[in-house]
Amino acid sequence: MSERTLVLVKPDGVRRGVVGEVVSRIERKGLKLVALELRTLPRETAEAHYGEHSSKPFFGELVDFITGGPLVAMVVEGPRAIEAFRALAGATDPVKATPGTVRGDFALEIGENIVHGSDSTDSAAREIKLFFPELG
Ligand code: DAT
Ligand code: MG
Repeated sequence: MSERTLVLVKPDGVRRGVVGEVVSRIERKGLKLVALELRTLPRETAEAHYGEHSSKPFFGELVDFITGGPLVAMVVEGPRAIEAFRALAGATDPVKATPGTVRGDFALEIGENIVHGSDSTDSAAREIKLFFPELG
């Protein structure tokens, strides 16, 4: 049974030049790309995407960061794609993320942890609709 997840290479990842590295790891794992686009997010989209964090003290910084440059948005498909990509990404805090994961290999700061991946079937459906309404 296949499912879809929304993956972002966030502006720090684009700036660092690791888009190809992330795409390569997704493909090596056997997951399939369904959509892929470089774009700069409007503030409203960023606020909607991170809506669950709107009351957190870091929300303003998070929205500034994610809108601060182009990112790469992807829809990725495969068996248990949501969990599979979260495993490739590693823990939210890159210092705690296991080496071998994207965050474990390429990042040091929680606010600049290179990638996003949906965390549940509900959030995947919501996020894919927000970024790629034409896939709905
Ligand atoms: P994840 O991206 O692993 O799903 P999350 O949904 O808890 O993590 O948080 C979303 C993003 O917000 C995360 O990738 C980086 C940022 N963030 C989380 N906790 C933070 C904190 N304590 N300080 C600064 N930024 C934080
Ligand atoms: Mg999250």
